[in-house]
Amino acid sequence: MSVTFNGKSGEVDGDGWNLMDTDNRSKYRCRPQISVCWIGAAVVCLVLLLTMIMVAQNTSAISHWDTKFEKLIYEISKSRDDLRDERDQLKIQCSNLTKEMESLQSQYNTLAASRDKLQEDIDMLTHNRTDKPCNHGWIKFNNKCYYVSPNGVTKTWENSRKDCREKGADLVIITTKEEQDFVSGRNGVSWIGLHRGESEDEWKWVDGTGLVDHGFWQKDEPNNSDGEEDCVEVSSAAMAWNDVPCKRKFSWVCED
Ligand code: 2F8
Ligand code: CA
Repeated sequence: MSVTFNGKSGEVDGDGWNLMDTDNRSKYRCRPQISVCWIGAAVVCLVLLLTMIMVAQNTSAISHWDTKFEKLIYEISKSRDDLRDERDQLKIQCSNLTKEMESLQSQYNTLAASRDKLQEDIDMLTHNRTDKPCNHGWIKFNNKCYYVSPNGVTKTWENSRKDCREKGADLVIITTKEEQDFVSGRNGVSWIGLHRGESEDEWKWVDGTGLVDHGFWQKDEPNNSDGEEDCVEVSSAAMAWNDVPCKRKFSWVCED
């Protein structure tokens, strides 16, 4: 195509580059420092893009951890609530069991009282005791006669028993809680008619019968603490029995 540029005419080939003189051509040619600018701008853009991607990824990771953390807190709170419920249930069960135990204890006490009464009746029938009279100086309790040694006089178990036998009686045999309370409250520390049998854990009354039930021992007794505690005392302080060496000297209670 034929064109005129800067007062010059010529043929244009393609983009018209041939119309420019050498100066103009060098003026519009892409210079090296401009390319560096473009590359720099591209790198900055790339860095910016990468930074944005990383920030986006971090934000997504944080939100992911937030969700996990919230889930964990929810599960821990749920476990805590479950444990609280379980604890409350156990408290209720414990309270119910305590009530049941108290009721059983009360039933046991009633039954024990009936048993003691029956034992009294049996004793009365066995010994044909109808309003038994007691000798002078003896104490009557539940239709039985008891002798309590004088204040300040003490004897070994054997000598105490000898004194009772000389009075036509023997050391007291305790068969009921009532009788236990009656004898215990008497005279400081007193011998009763119970002694060790053939073996370490066998206890016999002076009439040869064995100890039935558990007896009325003090806590942690009998313990045979010095290895020869073969006789039994009852004290008004403890209101319960203890095994002690028979050679010790105490008050005593006889039963007719
Ligand atoms: O005197 C013997 C006596 O000594 C203590 O009681 C004061 C023992 N008690 C304990 O060991 C708790 C008795 O068992 C013992 O018979
Ligand atoms: Ca003892």
